[in-house]
Amino acid sequence: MLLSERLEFLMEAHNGLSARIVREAGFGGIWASGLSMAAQFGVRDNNEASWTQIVDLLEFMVDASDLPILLDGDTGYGNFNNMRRLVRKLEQRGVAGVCIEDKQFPKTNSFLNGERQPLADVAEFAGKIMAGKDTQRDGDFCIVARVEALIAGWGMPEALRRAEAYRLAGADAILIHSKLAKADEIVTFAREWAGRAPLVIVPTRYYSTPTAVFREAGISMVIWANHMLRAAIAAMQSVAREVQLSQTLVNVEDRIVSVQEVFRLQDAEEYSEAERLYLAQADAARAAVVLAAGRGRGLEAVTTDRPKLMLPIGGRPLLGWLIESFKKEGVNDITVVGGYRAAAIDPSGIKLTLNERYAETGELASLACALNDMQSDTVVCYGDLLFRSYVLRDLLECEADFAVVVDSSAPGAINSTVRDFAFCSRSDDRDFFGSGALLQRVASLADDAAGTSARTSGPPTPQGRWIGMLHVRRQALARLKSVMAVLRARPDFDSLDVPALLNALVADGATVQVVYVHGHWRSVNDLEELRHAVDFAHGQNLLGAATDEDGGPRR
Ligand code: SPV
Ligand code: MG
Repeated sequence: MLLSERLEFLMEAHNGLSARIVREAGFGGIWASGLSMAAQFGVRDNNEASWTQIVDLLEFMVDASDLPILLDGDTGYGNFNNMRRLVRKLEQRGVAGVCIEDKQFPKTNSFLNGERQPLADVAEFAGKIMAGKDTQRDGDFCIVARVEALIAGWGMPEALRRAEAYRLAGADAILIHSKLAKADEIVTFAREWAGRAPLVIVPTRYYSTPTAVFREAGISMVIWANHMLRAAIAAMQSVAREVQLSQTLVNVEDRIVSVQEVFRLQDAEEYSEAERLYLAQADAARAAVVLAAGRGRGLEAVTTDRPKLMLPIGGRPLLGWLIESFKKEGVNDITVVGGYRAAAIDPSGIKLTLNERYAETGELASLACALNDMQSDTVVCYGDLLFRSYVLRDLLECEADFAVVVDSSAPGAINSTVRDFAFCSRSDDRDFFGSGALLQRVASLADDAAGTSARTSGPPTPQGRWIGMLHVRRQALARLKSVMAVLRARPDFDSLDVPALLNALVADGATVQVVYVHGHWRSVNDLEELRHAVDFAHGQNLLGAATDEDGGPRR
């Protein structure tokens, strides 16, 4: 930019956010103003912030803007040696260059008693420039020498003498500063200078001078030195006063940016994309879909005003137990598909989705309501389940694309009211390391209607019962969705339940892993089960001291 044929512009920025805003406005480079950076810290432009604090701040600006940044490096924060270390650190952080001024450390802002400020010894300052140039490793790193002779009242010849000495010491450009309200000094200097090196100016005081004058004078670069800071101060003062006086936000909302705009400037969207790429396998991206749209049978007496999910079990709704069980295992994104008396469902901690047609439809129609939002590893489960925490943990630890929990206990309990018999490739040998069994078929109600269930078709006997929990890995969601799409095309889709989906998955060639448990869960289908559920859920003692056979399932 210093060497370009055109007049170039740097806009001031003082933190990552303002640097991002400057880039979005279309500027090609940034002036990291000492005044502004000090001010945003709430300190003075007197080297009150340490140089390392400035370098740390610059790192945020580099990251946020990806623009070349010229640091206002004051006096170089010390002698030639401090300058050497500064240049090294700036290169390491990706800063494009540094401007140093020929004053003494600690400096003060040029517009505060500028004429009283002692200037640096010319030879000493030239040595500092040389030290910086000798230190830089990137040939493009720039050192701009700022001449304060006009500010300090030493006159034009001294300004020119100093500029020439700094040029000879290796400065890539000269910043000639003036505090006059007109550009006369600058124009005179530029004429005398006659293009010996690029000239940089800071027209804060002579702001009304048309930019064409700078072009005609042969200036290379203009720095708008503090205008982001001053704009922010004006806006903040006005909003702070207004809110303090009115004790309401209503008057300011329309004149400030939305929170969405803050997110956009922070590039929150990129984070979400990266999360989908890198975090979906991690605990943070575990989800659950709880199917709770139907009223169910057997509990009519207590579900006149609420769905089963909201029945109090041991003093809190069943939903509360479910949420706690999920959260304990890092399943934080919980969607409940409601229908019957959905208004009674407490929406805190969950996403509530409605199956409007709950009265005429079955479980798969409810699952379909949540399908589009499924993006990460997801547990699908019935809304009337209580289970010990290991049941969910073991299911989540299973690495298969699809996994189901099958209870291998008490085959004698199978009777005419029981559904969801699971036929598996191996029975539960209660091997400590798991059985590696695969699901072959679940006898669903639909199958019953077709007369093909275990009860009517005789052997083979089921290896247990599916308890109503399915885990789908993220990478298998596409398959789940395509199998669901095929089922949706069936005329009887509205009557299908989750076992029909499991069978369709198996028929499609999917491997559905079986995670065997032996009791330790409850479903709530009648008043008797509700009473048992209270016992089951209530005492953490009971939970902790559970026997092997504890928790007789009934579905
Ligand atoms: C700054 O922006 O900190 C400068 C320019 O040094 S000026 O304030 O004009 O001196
Ligand atoms: Mg400064």
